Amino acid sequence: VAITGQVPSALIGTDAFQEVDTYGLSLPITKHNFLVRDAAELLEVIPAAFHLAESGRPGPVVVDVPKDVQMQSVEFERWPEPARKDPPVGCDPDDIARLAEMIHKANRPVLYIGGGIITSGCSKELRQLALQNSIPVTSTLMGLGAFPAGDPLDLGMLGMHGSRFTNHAIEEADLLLALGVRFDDRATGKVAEFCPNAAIAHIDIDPAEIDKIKTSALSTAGDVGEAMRQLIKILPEDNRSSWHARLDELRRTYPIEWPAPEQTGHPLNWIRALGERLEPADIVTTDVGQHQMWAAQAYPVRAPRTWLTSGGLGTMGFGLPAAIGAALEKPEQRTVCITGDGSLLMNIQELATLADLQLPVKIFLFNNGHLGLVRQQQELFYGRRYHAVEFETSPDFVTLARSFGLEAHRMKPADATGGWLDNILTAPGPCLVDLPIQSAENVFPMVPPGGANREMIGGEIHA
Ligand SMILES: Cc1ncc(C[n+]2csc(CCOP(=O)(O)OP(=O)(O)O)c2C)c(N)n1
Repeated sequence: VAITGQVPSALIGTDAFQEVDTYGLSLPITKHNFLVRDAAELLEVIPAAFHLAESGRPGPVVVDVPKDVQMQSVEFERWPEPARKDPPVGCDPDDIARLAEMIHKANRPVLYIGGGIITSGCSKELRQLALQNSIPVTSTLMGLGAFPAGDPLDLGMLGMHGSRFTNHAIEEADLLLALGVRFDDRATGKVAEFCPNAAIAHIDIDPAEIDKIKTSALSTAGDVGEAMRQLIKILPEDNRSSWHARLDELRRTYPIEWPAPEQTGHPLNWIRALGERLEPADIVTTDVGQHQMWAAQAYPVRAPRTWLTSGGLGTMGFGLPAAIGAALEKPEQRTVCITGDGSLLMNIQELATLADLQLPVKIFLFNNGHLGLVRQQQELFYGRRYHAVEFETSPDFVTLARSFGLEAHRMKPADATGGWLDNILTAPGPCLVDLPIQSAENVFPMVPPGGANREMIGGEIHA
């Protein structure tokens, strides 16, 4: 909930000094917004704003308050009741029974899960459902952590920068259980060819998502946690041995080939080095770009709400403020911000906030001197006609961070294996670490724009 200040009511619409139509401007990017005309309205508007923001599919709400309303006095007898979010809405029991039947009859089911599982707080139910019926799980970028990375049933991330194995595995599914997902193009690739052999069953709290991109054989709008709790009660156990034998075969055909450990400066090896040292409860935030995709591929997200990344909007500049927010909420946890030089510059002033608050945020800057993900697109799909992707002028980030009073280090590739990384991660307080990354390094494999997921190009993870 954002409470914003507006010019006095009488000046609204006159292009007054510093007037901007916050209501109009925020309309397409909020779940709801209010322009308050009288202080008495606040008694209803503020609880309503919190109720709306948290209920159903959560989303941001803006309350714009003109200056005169801010200065007004009101009399009232009682404070309003604090807002409570609506209880989770269950699904139609007949739908759940049909769904159980579909799962029971399927030979090659796959759970395709997303951020909805995390928002609904139902990772436990997901794990139980998957285990009970031996259903493998693939996740979107936003769903990472909802199902623990490394679990035998974990297929990893699907889609544009998922692994070859995952995208081929879901291609063979005969039932896709889409839970808390919205069939985003980064996950589906060419929609018409997404999971061509599968019947789709879709559960989401937001009815607008149902059948928006892909028509499902069975869909039900409701809380995905409630739906799973209902389903677990009636779904028989199954071990699905032939499906798992086939998945093992695919795993062998499309193995994930990590860069050799000697390639110490390779971004995936940096991410793996971090993954080996951080605890499951430590929080990782990312910015947007190649570093984000490398982190999604190689960082083992093992718990919900430990992976904070900007998915749907892909907003560069997200990583550092998100890390500060996370560390304020969980100061006992370590928070690591994986960022790029372009993204960090978008909100570089927040280094001052970090220095003020002295929070345990470690910033790992994957410094390739480029807007790397855009450079990669220009290389692969625009005939290497590079434009506006190389920083001609780059700050010295170590000096810059130190000028804010922060500890900062520049690492050499060989430092990934030494004790220095451990020292940085265990030291109290904030720190920035500048990691030199080869600018020619690309994120692979990759589904080319408009391509089907099976048409991935580039090497297996590492080209
Ligand atoms: C605010 C914003 N502007 C532009 C983009 C488009 N964009 C996506 S990735 C990217 C490059 C990111 O560069 P950097 O942060 O240095 O990360 P790298 O890809 O090099 O790891 C750009 C410009 C965006 N996502 N967000």
